[in-house]
Amino acid sequence: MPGVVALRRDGEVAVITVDNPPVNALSQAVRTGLVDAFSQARDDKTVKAIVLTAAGRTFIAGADITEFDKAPTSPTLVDVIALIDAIEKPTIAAVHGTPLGGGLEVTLGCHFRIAAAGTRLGLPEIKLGLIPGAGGTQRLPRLVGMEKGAAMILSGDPIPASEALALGLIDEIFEGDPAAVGIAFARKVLAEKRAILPVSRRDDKIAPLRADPVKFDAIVAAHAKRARGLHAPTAAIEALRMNLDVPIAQAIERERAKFMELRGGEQSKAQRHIFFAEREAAKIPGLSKDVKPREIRRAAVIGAGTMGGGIAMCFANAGIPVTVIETKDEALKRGLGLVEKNYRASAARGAMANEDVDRRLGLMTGAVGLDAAKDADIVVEAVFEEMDIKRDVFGKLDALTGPDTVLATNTSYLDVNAIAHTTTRPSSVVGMHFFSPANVMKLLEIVRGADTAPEVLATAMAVGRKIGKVPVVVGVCHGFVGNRMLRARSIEAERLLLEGALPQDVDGALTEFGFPMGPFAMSDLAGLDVSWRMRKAQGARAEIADQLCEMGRFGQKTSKGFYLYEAGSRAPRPDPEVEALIVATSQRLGITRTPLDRKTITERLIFPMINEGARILEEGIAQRPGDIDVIWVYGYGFPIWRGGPMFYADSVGLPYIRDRLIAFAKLTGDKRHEPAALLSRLAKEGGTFGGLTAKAA
Ligand code: 3H9
Repeated sequence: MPGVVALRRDGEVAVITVDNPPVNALSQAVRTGLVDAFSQARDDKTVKAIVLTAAGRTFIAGADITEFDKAPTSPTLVDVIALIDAIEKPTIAAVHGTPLGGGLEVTLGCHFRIAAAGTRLGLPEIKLGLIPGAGGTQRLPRLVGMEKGAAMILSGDPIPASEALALGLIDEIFEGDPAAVGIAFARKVLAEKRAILPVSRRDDKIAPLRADPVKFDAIVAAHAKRARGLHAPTAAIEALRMNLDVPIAQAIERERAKFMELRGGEQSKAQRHIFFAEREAAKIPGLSKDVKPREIRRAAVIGAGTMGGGIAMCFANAGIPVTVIETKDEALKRGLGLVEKNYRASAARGAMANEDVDRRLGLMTGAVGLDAAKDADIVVEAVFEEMDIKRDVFGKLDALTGPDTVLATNTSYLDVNAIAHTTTRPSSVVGMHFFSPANVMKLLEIVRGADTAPEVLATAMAVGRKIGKVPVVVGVCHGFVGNRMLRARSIEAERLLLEGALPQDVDGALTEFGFPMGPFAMSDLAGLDVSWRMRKAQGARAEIADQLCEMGRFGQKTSKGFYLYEAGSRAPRPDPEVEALIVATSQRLGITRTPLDRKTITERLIFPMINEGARILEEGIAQRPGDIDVIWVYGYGFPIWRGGPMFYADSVGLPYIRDRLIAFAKLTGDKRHEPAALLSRLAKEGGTFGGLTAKAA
């Protein structure tokens, strides 16, 4: 394809420019273009040095992920980099934006790397269930050492140019046009007759480790521990270990073979699905491109509780001044004090510099009384989850704030339309449902009310992205998408206790499935009293949980809940008292307890959620199945390598899920288990949830 890679001359320097928008991914055309351009520059005797750059917003951001579902084609990226690596004239990569994955690997084939200020460099393959597949696991540690190399590869997180310079990953940071600076750098290298040594032949940073291989285990130990259930980290550690005792050419071959195996595996497919689903979630069908988000210069958060404080931190972290509002000075002080404590703890952990803490705190102003919200461009209400209180707040905000102020509620269950109608401008009202801890969790449900104006919706989405969240649009219903599906799971979890399981059986099944925590350990962490209060308000009952609350067992905060907690420990220990209570309750309700195996428990918990997800799609509460997957992966700890509940459903097979649901409905008499119409139809037609999105696109 003409145009994706251009070769030009600037005197004795050849300049190769990749131009493949949007992110200069290494498609087959780009790889072919690179081979042609580098071969030509290599063979031209009048060329003394070669500069590689990219046009547009970023240097090459990696392999073209859309090609990963197809058969591999030549030349491979390994071929491209081997060719560059063997060139005996100086090669310089002048990068900007995000040189990631295969993009960074290409630069590791060059002799020198220089980066524009603001560049972020990394090998994020692990986030796609992969390992670097074109020499990254061998060349990066040779350049930056094993400790940092392993951390970059196993976390997948990019590093800023300043750190890359300190580590020796790059040789210089520049301002200005990459090509022009690259050419000047090339001339300097030529003038100074600098020695050139391919990264592949460097050994100085690896040699000490070879003498002390035990150190390698220590370096990767912490990462290995976090890799529960994932194949890629284990493969990455194996590949990194080859630096110690396998000749580099052979190591690159083996790395490639492992990469290809992971690429074809289910985990990477699921993680790639989430990558694209996350980007798809940013798109709102029917919202015209002409609709521009409003400018947000100042925010206000109503409520300085755990949620309010966390939300205020999100704004301050993004550099947006924020006023935190409470009704009483005491509550305000307590809330702001907690925020400061949180920030200082991050600084003490080394996650943030002290100056950053001061800057962020400097962006936060505390105030008593709603009046302080009047100059905000967006107000996020995070008060107690009670309709009357919310109505009161919104009524007052309506009168106080300007007509262009976005009024957002952080309600997790309540009717956003009802809240909107307490104002004279329901079109300004939108839900912004954060997840706890709000400053950490990436998910943000953007609840579109019946009257929410397109511009207000677009603003909420833009703010969400600006504060580093993954915003997903959902419609109004009790619990929206995430909590509504969670409820289906919670009801089932309680029922399983009565039928024969114990909390540790249920939690064990879900952690084995890949959740970081099971529902009962989770309830203990969140506090059982919260949902107890909510159930009481709705006249609902949960047999076991309610009895625990009546006994004053509220979870970790009282050292007792579904489990026992020893002083100072968060590790749940099974409690015979709870076991006895469960058995007695089954007996009292006339339920014969039977042992339940892990597979049954998992299906009983996950399939009703999928069923609820199907109803959510039928009702248009979620725009697409991928949105539900993103919500569950980013907000509820659904294992990313299973791709979220709807992707997982497709991988299990919809006819099987339908049949199991029919059986569950018979067993429990619960009508909610009857398969949703959409699920039944897809199962009958041989369709999939994924196919719905493909059809809509
Ligand atoms: C790899 O390199 C393997 C090698 O080791 C070995 C090979 C043998 N491919 O995110 P955005 C699309 S694995 C195809 O909204 P931003 C994206 O879908 C790869 N498409 O922009 C979106 O499309 P649309 C390692 C890609 O500015 C559009 O570009 N690399 C790719 O917020 C804009 O993306 C990575 O994992 C791709 N590689 O963020 C990097 N990347 O407009 C993955 C993006 O239709 N990419 N697209 O929705 C990213 O992290 C971010 O996209 C980036 C830009 C930071 C680059």
